[in-house]
Amino acid sequence: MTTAPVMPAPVHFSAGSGHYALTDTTVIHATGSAQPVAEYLAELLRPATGFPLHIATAETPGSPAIELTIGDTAQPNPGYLLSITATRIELRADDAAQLFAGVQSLRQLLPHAIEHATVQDVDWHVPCVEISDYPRFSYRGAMLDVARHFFTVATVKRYLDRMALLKLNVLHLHLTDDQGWRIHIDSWPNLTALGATTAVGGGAGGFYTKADYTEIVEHAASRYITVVPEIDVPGHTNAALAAYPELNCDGSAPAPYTGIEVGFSSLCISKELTYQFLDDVFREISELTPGQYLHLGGDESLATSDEDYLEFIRRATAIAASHGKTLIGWHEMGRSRDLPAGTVGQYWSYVTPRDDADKRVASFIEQGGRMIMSPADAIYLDMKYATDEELGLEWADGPTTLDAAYNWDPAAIVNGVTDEHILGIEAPLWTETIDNVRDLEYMVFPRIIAAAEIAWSPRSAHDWADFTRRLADWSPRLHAAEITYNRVDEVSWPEVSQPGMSSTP
Ligand code: TNX
Repeated sequence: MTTAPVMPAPVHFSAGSGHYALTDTTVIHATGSAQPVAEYLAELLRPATGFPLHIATAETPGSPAIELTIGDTAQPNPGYLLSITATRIELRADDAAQLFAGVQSLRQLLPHAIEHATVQDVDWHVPCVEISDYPRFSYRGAMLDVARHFFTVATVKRYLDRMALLKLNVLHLHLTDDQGWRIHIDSWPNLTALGATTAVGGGAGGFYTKADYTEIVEHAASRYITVVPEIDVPGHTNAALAAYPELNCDGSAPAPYTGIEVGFSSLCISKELTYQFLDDVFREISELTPGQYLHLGGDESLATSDEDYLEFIRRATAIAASHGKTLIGWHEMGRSRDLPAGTVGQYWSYVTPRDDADKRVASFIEQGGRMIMSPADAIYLDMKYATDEELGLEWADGPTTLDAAYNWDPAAIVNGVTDEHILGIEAPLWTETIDNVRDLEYMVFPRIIAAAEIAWSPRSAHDWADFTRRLADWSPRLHAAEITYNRVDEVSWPEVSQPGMSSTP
């Protein structure tokens, strides 16, 4: 073993000899804020091992143990240290979130059968290794578009569990668009009563009640994942405009929209009611969201004049900021010079910037903000893998291969915009062509693993040949976890060993 069988690749890894054997007498030691992570670890390991894995606060000298502690790891960023010897597993992290990240590495060092939901007859050996590790970026996101097609709470929770495995720590929910409004707002009930009943292609739609949304937020928190809600304005608002015609300048309701064109709708910029609406929506969504961020969209407002757009962004961002959140906007929002200090930009142009996207980035940074990098030709998980694939779109310069998803550097996109200006990266999954969990996972895996490695691992750890080798070795884990993935021909995948578990839709 020369490289760690861990995704994303850790900063430092060295293999020892021998192994630690997990048995039915292994105890997990943890105190204080390490305890919830110990509970999570035990719950992760119990189904496949069948071991009790008791959690103890006091140590029993000499007994086989997994020791979880929180304390200074003396690394450049908060991270974790994992030491596995024949008699002990020690995991130490700067905080609970990093302890949780370290648990994901430990999980991946166990036989892949650990991912099964039922007891497996396997020797639970963990190779002796030393890992010291910390993330390159603090914001490691995935976005799910629940507006074009709606996804249930159960599907979102499953996605959160997949994200946790890869040390991704932000779920951005694209909650509103032309084709549907997916979050209940008490003060504007028709947003969901009418605006949630549509979806791309004429499907049934759906929405989250406040209790549903809270269930998602709480499940995310139990995986140390922050939920970022997006209310996309002033464009992408046909569903809201159909539900409340008074938000239109001419007061008439547009027809519900189930196509996939963008850029035709706009809230009425000149009506005061628009700002009352925004204040209510931003207040209610902020109250439901414990995380720091609120995403205002602001993209593709092609039906809004420049003058109106700037006036709208100035007012809308001030209202949103008054509810105590740090704002995020797609990079078009950088056209405004009136952003609340620290507003974060999300870049969705190409690996080589086009259409003044680099100027928009500079504007966010000049106004005290940082960037989330989501170059569409590298990290848009809704792009087709290849032209002959059924699922996905192709507008971002054609298909996005795994190679394209892996071989880019967020710090090499806009001149002068380096790690210090970059909050992190995010892999969006737009869902115009995706309406079920199987297709969702097929589009996401394996490209999201590439995204996770860009978000977490240092540039020096990037190595395409090594990545594809590790991925091939890792694929039995995908099968054991029942994750659908695309067996792209860039990887020499091993034979599928589990009958009945096909890997393509
Ligand atoms: C562009 S990139 C969009 C979305 C579409 C997506 C499809 C951006 C901020 N907006 O409205 O769903 O392309 O790939």
